[in-house]
Amino acid sequence: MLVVLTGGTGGAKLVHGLSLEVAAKELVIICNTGDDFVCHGLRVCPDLDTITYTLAGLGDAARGWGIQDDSFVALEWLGKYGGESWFKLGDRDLALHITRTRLLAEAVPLSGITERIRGALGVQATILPMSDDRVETRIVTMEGELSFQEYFVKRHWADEVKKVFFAGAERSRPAPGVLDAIRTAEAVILCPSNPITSIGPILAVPGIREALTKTKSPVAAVSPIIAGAPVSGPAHKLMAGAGFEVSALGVAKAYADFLDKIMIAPEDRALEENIEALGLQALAAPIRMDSLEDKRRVARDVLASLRYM
Ligand code: FO1
Repeated sequence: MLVVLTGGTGGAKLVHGLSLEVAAKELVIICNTGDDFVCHGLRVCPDLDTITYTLAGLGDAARGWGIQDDSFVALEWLGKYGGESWFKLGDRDLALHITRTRLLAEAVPLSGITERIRGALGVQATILPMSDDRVETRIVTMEGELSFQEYFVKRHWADEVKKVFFAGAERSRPAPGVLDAIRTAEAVILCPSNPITSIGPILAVPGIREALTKTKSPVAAVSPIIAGAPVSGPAHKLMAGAGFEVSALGVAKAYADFLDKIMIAPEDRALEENIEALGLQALAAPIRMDSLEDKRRVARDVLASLRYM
């Protein structure tokens, strides 16, 4: 069994590649839910949905979120009634948020809902939310405190980040299956996701970080930072705001207590020595994933590093 921790669009790219290199039944994907929020009264779980749509072959690869060829008629009409339209919920995508919101109101836990949606869309891999409890990523800026989606989508990550915290994390419990999957995995992969707001919330759920430290399986990460800049999104601003150096070395330091290996870009070879001084192995290889072939190649490289074939 291969356990993958992911969040965001960078994570979905590697998950896509892995899904084409490993039997679906062997894949257990643990997903960030810190980005979740309520929009038009509906519970939206962007990272869970991006992974589900990607594995169902429905994802919009160019945008990195939502369903390909979706329309936005309902959003336009919501706008006519005074609703906010900065978060682009597509018509087909809305059906999932309506279903999830209904099931939550019927007291079905998020993990159970995710399982139903997975089955309905014919996805074979296991997709687990990090927790059934609400954990909310909050971004503290000069203008005050924002939800992740307000910071990221509404305000185009323009604000200076003073602090990031995960409201509700201390009281949260890992979703059923999460700790067992990490304990019994043959290998664990951390996707090239934002270490602060995509992987950070997963690690903040009590017990998950400890399970990663204790697992006997090798744990590898793929760096989301190349030559001091993020492959996409605001990872540089969030890492700097959280006090981490913006580099593959900074990523390695964020995970050093449980990581065995990190894949870094050839441009970052100069960091190898400092990374290895942390007690982990640095593997330099091309890690940008622009095409489907790139995603498959990075997947194969990280699997080979873990001797997971
Ligand atoms: N990202 C955007 O940049 N703009 C959007 O309007 C937007 C809408 C959206 C709708 C559903 C969904 O599942 C994801 C959506 N995303 C959008 C992506 C999302 O904000 C981010 O990818 C993640 O939260 C980052 O992890």
